[in-house]
Amino acid sequence: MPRLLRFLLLLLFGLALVTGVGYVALTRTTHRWFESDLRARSLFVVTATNQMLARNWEQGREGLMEALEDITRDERVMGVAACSLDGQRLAATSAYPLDYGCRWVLARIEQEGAEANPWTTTEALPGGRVHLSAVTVAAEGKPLGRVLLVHDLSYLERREATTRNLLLVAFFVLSLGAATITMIAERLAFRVWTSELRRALSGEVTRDFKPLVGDVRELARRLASERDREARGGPWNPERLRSTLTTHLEGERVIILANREPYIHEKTPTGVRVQHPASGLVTALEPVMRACSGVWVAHGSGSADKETADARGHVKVPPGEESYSIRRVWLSEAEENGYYYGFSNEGLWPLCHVAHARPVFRAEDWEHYVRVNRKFADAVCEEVDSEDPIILVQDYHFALAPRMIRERLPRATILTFWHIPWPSAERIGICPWREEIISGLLGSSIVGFHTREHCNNFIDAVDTFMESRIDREANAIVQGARRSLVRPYPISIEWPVHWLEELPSVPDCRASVRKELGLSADALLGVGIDRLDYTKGIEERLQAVDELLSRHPEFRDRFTFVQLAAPSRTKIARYRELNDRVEALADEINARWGKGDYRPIILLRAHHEPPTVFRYYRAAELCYVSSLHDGMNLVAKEFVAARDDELGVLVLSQFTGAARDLTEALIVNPYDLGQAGDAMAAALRMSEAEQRERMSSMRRMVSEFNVYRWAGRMLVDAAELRRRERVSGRLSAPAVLARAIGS
Ligand code: ADQ
Repeated sequence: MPRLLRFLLLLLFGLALVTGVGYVALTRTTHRWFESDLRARSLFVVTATNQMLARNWEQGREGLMEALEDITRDERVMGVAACSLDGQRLAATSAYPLDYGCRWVLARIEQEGAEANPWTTTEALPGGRVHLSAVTVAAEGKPLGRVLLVHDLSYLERREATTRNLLLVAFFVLSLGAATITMIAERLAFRVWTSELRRALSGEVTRDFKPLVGDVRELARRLASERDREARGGPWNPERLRSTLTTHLEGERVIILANREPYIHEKTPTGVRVQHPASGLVTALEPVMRACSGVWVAHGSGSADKETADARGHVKVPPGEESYSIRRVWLSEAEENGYYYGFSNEGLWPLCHVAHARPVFRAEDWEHYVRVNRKFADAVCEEVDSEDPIILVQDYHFALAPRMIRERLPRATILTFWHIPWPSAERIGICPWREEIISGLLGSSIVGFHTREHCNNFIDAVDTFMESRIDREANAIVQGARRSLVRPYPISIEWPVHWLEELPSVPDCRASVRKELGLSADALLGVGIDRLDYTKGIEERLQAVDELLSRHPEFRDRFTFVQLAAPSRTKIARYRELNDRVEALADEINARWGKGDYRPIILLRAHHEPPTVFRYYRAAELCYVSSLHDGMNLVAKEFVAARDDELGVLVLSQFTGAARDLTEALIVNPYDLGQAGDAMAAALRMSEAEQRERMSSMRRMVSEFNVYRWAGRMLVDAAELRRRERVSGRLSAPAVLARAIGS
């Protein structure tokens, strides 16, 4: 064999050896890091909740579920269980793999004679590896039992595959490079180079191997920094949402089905204008779509929508950024009247809100509702580019679409989010088509609501009206081979709000808004921002201002309440009547307390673009959200986001979903006018220090639990479900795993 060839073979062998050893050393080290990290995290989360666990230990499942659910907020935790000292399972979250029962774990600990807390092990499930820890829960130094945490390690396998691939690439590149250099070197300075390399192979590291060592070092540095990022999680933002989508769903596009489109093109005398609709759903989902890209299927309702879209109804948005598409679906006037104004807004909307409005159910509206749901479901199916797309169905306009889509795309992951409350089963029972509505929703893989209470109400309705099995442990509905999970996902807003970037400072907003409204620079200002809807309690809000002025005379002539009210659903008589009543009430209160130029109520009945809305939030001393019933209410969260000066007081109805998140607001019963008036007085008198304390705490809450987290958690749950369904399909998993699917 020629000398050069022999030498090259030797070189390649050496490189392969270094790469192999490097790989083994790297995997071992990263394993050790991850395991000790998971061990520390398990100990940390259980210690942090130890007090709550210990307090509720005796109550068993009832008392422990909330704390266990809290622990599973960490997206890598698959499941958590609480075990008594004698190995009884007291409670377990739905996805806790049943393979690792309390008795099994305790027997293992005993067998190993392990005394360390936590005891940990790594195990293999058919779907991938998991890390199991058992952490002792104690009260006053006495152990009560153990909490078992199962962490998903499948991401570690993915990371190892990446490491392996990177090292292989490094190996090939280096081999190729080394071979080429060697051949050139052989010609130029054969003797010098070969003696150097011989020395290298005989154990001395020369400068020529530094690139390889450097690569390995770089790789180790990258892995370490990734591990750090994972451990810290970091804030939820578009970047993290995008990377969650890439990590968990291989970057698939998301298809949203919603009635309202995020950009409406309207004809005006000066040309086509783009309008941002006043809608909580759009406020929440638009930033998500900008982060994820994909298609938003919606009703093309603007007067210039057709001329701005292509032949198939597509238009790229946001204008100038064009990161995703809207697919517009055209409806006839009769369809819009029956499906949107009729069944959705005269039937389902009053049915789901406890606001004392009687639902109206007409058979012809229902027929339109069914037909239009089919039309939108067909449009969604035309937009997909795989057999198992991810589809986010939004709101009460599309209760039937999930099942219709499921029939055409049995492997789709369909997440349906119901943005309004889901009332008691008794109330839902008055809908003549209650079974169809519930059955339509059960076409979803996951049905989401803002609160656990709404989830429970939905499960009760299924229990009352449907043939199905309810897996209460997993919060899932089982119909034949399919199951639908029912989950709370409290919605939020983007953070930071991008509209704020262009806005003037708080003092400038204060000055310009006061000037616009004809108020003196030191006038006290309250603000209310809503669609003109009877569920928002606008009449009660104005009456509370009346109470404030009558009970607290020092605010007469000084306090003004400005109500921005976007006309909404004006084709419906009840909404037109509300408009008239609100106007009459404002006139009456103004007549009672007005003096000279002073009017306590200013009613601006118009749609305002977001920059104006945020300018008003920044200008006000207080914001009063007085909904009689509201799924979440994003106005409350927007007010908090707008106040980067940490001043201003939120007065918030106890009947909003937001009242559960924003506990530092002044929470009131909007029907209790005296209490609401007093709360506004307290807000106006509140010291800056107290305002700051309350506002900064609410800002922390909204910034952390923002809309990216909302979407991220839903998509991670969807990804988990897909992964399990794929694993169970591929491996025809044992009954144990099948039970865990979707749980
Ligand atoms: P909505 O009933 O539309 O949403 P909400 O959450 O309060 O209510 O959001 C309203 C949105 O419209 C906010 O972004 C607000 O800024 C905007 N808006 C209100 N009045 C406006 C005006 N005059 N001009 C311009 N914009 C205005 C539904 C449910 C809620 C749930 C959301 C999201 O009823 O309970 O919070 O979906 O899930």
